[in-house]
Amino acid sequence: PQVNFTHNNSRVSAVLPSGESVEVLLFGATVISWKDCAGNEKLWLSDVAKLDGSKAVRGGIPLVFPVFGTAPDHAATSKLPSHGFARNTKWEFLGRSSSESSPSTGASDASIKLDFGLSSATLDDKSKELWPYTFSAIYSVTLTPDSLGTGIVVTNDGDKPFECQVLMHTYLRVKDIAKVEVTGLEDSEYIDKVDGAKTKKQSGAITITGETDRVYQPAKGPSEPVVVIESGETVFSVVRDNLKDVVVWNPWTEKAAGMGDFEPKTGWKNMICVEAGSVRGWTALEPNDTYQGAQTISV
Ligand code: TA6
Repeated sequence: PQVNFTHNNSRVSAVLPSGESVEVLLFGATVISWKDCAGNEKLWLSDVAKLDGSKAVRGGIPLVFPVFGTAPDHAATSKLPSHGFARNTKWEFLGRSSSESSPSTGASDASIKLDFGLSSATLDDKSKELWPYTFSAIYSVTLTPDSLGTGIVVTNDGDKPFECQVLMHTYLRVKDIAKVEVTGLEDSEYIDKVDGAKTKKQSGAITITGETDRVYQPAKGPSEPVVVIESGETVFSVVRDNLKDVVVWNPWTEKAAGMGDFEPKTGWKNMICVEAGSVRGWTALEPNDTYQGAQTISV
C-alpha cells in the first residue's frame, strides 16, 4: 500500500497506509498536525494560530534557530526576534523519501521523511542583515506508525565562524495537565525562568501546578528518554540526538490569557511543551562545519 502524500505551495502532508498522518506548513517548516492511526491529534495547536505566515505558529512544533528566546548579551544574535527567524520564514520543500510497507509485513513498517530547506540564499533581506552569515539548513520530519522525528542539519557555508542555538518547541497535547507527570529529568539541574532564573535541582518527577518555564540540563545523559505520563500511562517518550537540553513550559492561566493567539484560553490544561534543544551556551560552527540535532517522539 502507498504512503499518501500531498503538497502545495503552503503545506505538505502525508498519510501512512496504517492511517497515521503529519502536516507541515512551509512557513517555519512548522509541523502543525500529527495524528495517530485512529485520527487522534497528538500535538496542541491554538484554535487561532496564524497559519498565513503573519506570525510564528502558536502550537505544533515551531523550530527555534539561531537563538533561543533573546540573547541581549550575545552581539551576533542580539538583534534577532525572540526564538530567531527559522519559525518566521518560508522554507522550501526539498522532497520526500518513503519506505513503502513490504507485502510481507503489511502497513506496519511504512514511513515517510519530508525534507525542508532554508539558507542564506533564501532568507529574507531583513534577517540576513540582522544575521549576516552564509549557512544552509535542512530540516527533516519523519513519520512512522509509532513515532514522529524532527531533525536539523546546519552547515556553515561561509568563511566566518558563527554560533547558534537550536530548539524544537514541541507542544504536546494532553487530556488534563493536572494528571500529567514528566520523568527522565530527575536530579537534573534547571534554570527556573519563573523564579528569577535561579538554578535549581529536580527531585522526582515533574508535575505542572502553575506557570512553568524551565531549562533542564538532563542528569541522566543524552540517551535517557524524557517521558510524559498521564493518569499513570506513558503518552509520549522523547529521545534526543545531540540536543543536550530540555525545556519544559506551560503558560498556565495568566500567560495564556495574555497571548492573543492562544485559544481556547483554557488550552493550557491540554498542552505541555517538552522542547529538545541545545540552548545553554552556544554551538560554534567553523567554516564548512556541520551541526545536527534531532528528536524522536514515540507514542
Ligand atoms: O518555551 C519556552 C519559552 O521561551 C517561554 O519563555 C515562552 O516565551 C515560550 O517559549 C513561547 O515563546 P513565544 O515567542 O512562542 O511566545
